Amino acid sequence: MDSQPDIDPQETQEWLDALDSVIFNEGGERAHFLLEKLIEKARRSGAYLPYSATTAYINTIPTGKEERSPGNNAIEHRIRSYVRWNAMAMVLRANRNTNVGGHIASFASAATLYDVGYNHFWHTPSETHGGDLVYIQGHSSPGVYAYAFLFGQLSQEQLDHFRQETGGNGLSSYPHPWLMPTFWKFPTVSMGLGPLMAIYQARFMKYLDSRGLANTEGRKIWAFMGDGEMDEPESLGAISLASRENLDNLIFVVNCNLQRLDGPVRGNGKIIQELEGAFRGAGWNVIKVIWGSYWDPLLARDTKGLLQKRMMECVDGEYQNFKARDGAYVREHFFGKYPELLEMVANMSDDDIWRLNRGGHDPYKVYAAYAAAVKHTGQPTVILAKTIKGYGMGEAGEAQNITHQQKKMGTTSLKAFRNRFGLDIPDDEIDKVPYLTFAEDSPEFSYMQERRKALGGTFHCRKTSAKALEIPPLSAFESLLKASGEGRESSTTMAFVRILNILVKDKQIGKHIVPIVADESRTFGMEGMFRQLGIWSSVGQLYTPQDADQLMYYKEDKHGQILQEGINEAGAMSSWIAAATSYSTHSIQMIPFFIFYSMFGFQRIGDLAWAAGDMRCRGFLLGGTAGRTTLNGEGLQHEDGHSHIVASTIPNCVSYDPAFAYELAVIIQDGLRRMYLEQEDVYYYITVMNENYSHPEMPDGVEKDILKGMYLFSEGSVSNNDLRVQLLGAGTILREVIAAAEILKKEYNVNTDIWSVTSFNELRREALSITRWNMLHPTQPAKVSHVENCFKEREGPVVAATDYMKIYADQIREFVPGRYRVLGTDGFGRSDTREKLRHFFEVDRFYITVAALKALSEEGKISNQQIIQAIERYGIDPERPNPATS
Ligand SMILES: Cc1ncc(C[n+]2csc(CCOP(=O)(O)OP(=O)(O)O)c2C)c(N)n1
Ligand SMILES: [Mg+2]
Repeated sequence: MDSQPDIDPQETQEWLDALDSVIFNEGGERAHFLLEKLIEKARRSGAYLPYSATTAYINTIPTGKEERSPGNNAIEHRIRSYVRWNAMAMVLRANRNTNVGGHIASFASAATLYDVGYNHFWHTPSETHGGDLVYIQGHSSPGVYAYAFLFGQLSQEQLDHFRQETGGNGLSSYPHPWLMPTFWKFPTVSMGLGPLMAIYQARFMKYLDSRGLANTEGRKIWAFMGDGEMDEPESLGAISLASRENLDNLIFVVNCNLQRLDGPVRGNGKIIQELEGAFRGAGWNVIKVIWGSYWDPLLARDTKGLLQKRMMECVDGEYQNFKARDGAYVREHFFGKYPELLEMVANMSDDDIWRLNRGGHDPYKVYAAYAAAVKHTGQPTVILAKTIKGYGMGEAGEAQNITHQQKKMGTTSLKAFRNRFGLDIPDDEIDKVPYLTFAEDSPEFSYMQERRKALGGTFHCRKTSAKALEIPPLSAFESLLKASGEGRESSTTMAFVRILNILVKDKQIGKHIVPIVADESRTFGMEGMFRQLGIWSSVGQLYTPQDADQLMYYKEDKHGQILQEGINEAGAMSSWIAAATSYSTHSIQMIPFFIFYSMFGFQRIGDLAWAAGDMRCRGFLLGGTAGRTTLNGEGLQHEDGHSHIVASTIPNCVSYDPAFAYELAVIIQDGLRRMYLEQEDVYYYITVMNENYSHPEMPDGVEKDILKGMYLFSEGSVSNNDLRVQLLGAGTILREVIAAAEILKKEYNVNTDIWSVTSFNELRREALSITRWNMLHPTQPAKVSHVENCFKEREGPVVAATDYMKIYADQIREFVPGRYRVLGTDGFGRSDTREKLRHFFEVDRFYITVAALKALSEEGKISNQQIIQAIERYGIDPERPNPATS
């Protein structure tokens, strides 16, 4: 638009005057109405009006409409300058002493954005306010520590242990609740996860509110992020959800310092305009904070719009470069493009020009933007604040491409930094980079205390527990502990749905349950719950559902309990995380069950699962229709044979692969006890399958062993022929093991003890921790792992079979006495019947039989000839390609 010449300036002026008068006399809304009418009329008359998602490259809030900060700006400036210095100092000192790194430039650009929040906007939970939740940008953590230090929350000793955590009392590199559980709430440093999780946090807050579980009035979610971070699909991927759900409790602050790690974010364009278009298009309220107050007089004189034109045509690469140079350079290359602009700044010195500040460094502009954002209703708000990366670092890195990783500053730069922010550090001290503090009786210290007191108190504090819940006893699941009976076949997925039904009806914890699905309810047989519990919708149900006449119709409801997230595992996982940390953020324990296609779980959203561990989530993840050969007919992309391997990489994720309904009941009941009664910071991953079979009654006294990871399912008879094997089966493949035991007995007279392995992961963890203890306590009686205990008095080689990769069962090899063979489903899945798949992957009863015979032959108990016969009898081609690579 700007590039079009004005062919009739007088006519233009008349229209503009008319608009001015409407705004003046009747207000902005009326002006908007008239403009919409004009546009509609023009379109109807056939005029082509190109859509523009962006506005001019100036601040969204006009100067006259800025809300003034009630704060003391001089004091705030001093506090901010100290914070800046200390943030820089801790990185330099940590790096000098131990070379452990750190970031200076990111926080340097964001200091004002945080400072205004601490002083005026962010509430700590108190009697009168539920507290705001702030997602700090990961690389800005030094600034957060520096503020907490000045405030008196952290000690110098802690600051000097930035990034030195192994000895205790350290400060973690980035926000990590696992490492600093009473300080950090949200791990954000894996870029993109913060914005995504913040959106779902805001939505979950509305969910809690509309279900009457928490009063969230006035509470806001603030999420800070880098402009480079917006390249992550996760950052922008859910923004339309935020506007669709009218999340006016959500405020994004994008620190647009125009740079990322390697160089400019949009050197050839303008990141602020690009983001404005994306967010406006998605229905957000966008507030651009581009120019600081020093520009106001120039913009006021820009009656012809030439300055605005220049601002718009200049690209980010240039804007970055200006701030790496000096005032003279800006005069020549920015204003110098047009003689009128040069004239405009003719009586400004180069220093004056250099002082023309960017919006994100101007506390007045930032305050005005925040004040407008918290008042805005009906939409989420994004604040796009233009800043300078490495602000204050001078020649050591200000606006330079190398600045992100700059961890060193020489004496000249330190002095320049000191002078720029008016800090009182003598020359002969400067190289020590001393920390600065305010005396307790100083106006600055009192101001900080007073501001925080008014907002509820110390800001960085995380709650580690909430009221414990009363967990139903195992007997509540009695129907699942009994044999299912002949002809009543069902899957463990169905068993899970029955358990969930029992739980949602429980008087104590029923309302705390949050069932979450990513458009797979019908896959898992959960559609019955739609009607029973309702699908949560902030607007209820505005239509008659197609299946209204059915018993189990699709019911959306303002008070619904189910979160149906659409085809969006990352979003569903983010909802789960919000619910799973609700004990900490909302002081109420929620019990989320997110059930998903196991292949689209850890593999797809693994980084969120990792963050969930860091964040001390408590909840259940259910990998539905799992197993490489159990989900028949779906094929390579769906059949999961490795999610348990990934689950095992998350230290506080407890995982199980149960075979029978009673195992599942025992595991879930104990999980509820551990997480919601004992309040252990663990979460559960349980695979459930869709193969229907009958479920036996729970053998006596196996509960503890089910939880440890394996128990004796059945004991073979004792005969004196010396042929005995120990068979281990996991998940559905346990049934193949049971069948193999029958074959072995009938056809080879081999006796078998059968073990159901509910978790190779848990077995290994326990055994490793015992090995470690024994190593460190060599003179004390050795402890014995559960695996070793199980086999202590058992004879014969051990053969394990699983529907997961061999490495899953292989994990306990070290602890199995004697010969150990594992069968598993390495390789790409494919579609076929379960029977054929199990034969293909060599985990069916026949392969188990062959493996057992081979192990016996290796022990000299039977001849090789018997194996060859068995191979022939079961139609196995010894030369067939290895399924792991075919
Ligand atoms: C998923 C992910 N990829 C890469 C990184 C490494 N990384 C850390 S900071 C950074 C650049 C950040 O730029 P920006 O978001 O603009 O933040 P700024 O420091 O400029 O405020 C990168 C690539 C990361 N932390 N997370
Ligand atoms: Mg950046």
